[in-house]
Amino acid sequence: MALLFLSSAERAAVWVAAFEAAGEKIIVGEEAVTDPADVTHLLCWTPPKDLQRYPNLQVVISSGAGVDQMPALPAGMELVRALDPGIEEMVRDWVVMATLMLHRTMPAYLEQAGQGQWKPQAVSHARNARVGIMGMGRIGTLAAQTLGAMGFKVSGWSRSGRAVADVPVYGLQDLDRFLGQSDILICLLPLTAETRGILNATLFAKLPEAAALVHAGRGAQLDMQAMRDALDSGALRHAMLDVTNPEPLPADHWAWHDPRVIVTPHIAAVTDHHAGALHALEVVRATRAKSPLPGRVDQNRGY
Ligand code: NDP
Ligand code: OXD
Repeated sequence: MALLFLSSAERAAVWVAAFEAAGEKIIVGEEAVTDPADVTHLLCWTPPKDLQRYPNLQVVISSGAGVDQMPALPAGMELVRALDPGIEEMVRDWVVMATLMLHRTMPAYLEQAGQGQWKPQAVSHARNARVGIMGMGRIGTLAAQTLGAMGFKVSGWSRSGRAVADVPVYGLQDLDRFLGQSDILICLLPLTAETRGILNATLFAKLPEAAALVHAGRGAQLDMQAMRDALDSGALRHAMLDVTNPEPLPADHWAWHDPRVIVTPHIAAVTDHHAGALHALEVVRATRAKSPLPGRVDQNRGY
């Protein structure tokens, strides 16, 4: 069994050390493959086109937590996403920061600061703010627990509506009810055929008036023009985005220059190379033991 590593040189050094320490085989770069039959696992952001070159390839591991960039894999090949509690905590931290910034009207203060304006805005307790989280997976659940502990009234929405301790979770058919009580809407959904473009005019119209948007899922879930219209109409008050549509956001894009919107360049989380390597080692061992693969993606659902 060998893992073929197709990612950055900086990441390679850490992975090689971890694999060698664990006595597992790793090959860095396709040019280093002497026998393609050795390759059973592949680490990449997107795979090379000719996967049939590797007759024993069983598992493709995404170097990111999201897998929306992956093409359809040959039948029978498993797909695994990067699993790292550190990534989840970092995204949670960004979401908590964004929620607090919007709850405490920071976009207005940043605009006032540019004009040297000392002007208090209305202040409200966290317990008065209803926070709705779209996507109650690993990250959404962590964010819900932290925001709940801070006093926010948190609810969630997910495909299954699966219960999460202390957080009311709505299912697919209750989307409108969920939206109608989300003063601050947080999107932590994976990008799939169902969630592409989900943050659109129809959805914004269902939020309470002057709601705020926090988006850290994927840019293609957001209709940026619909968001601008919602800001103009007052349906939305402010937005904070870590992911944008398109990405990277061009320098002359209106969202950079609109004081109602704060953009960060997809930095909510950065991958910890060592944690990534340890997860891949777990995947290799689980494959050998024929046990469930940690981070396995249901390729029919797309996440
Ligand atoms: P998970 O797979 O653990 O959770 C996904 C959640 O979304 C689940 O609750 C799932 O529902 C729900 N969901 C999926 N499809 C739908 C749908 N059509 N309608 C309603 N709910 C749906 O993912 P993570 O929490 O680990 O990550 C979420 C996303 O965050 C990633 O896919 C990635 O796009 C993004 N991300 C962004 C980062 C950044 O730096 N900005 C960093 C890392 C991730 P159910 O529970 O029923 O299955
Ligand atoms: C990821 C991300 O998917 O950083 O890992 O968005």
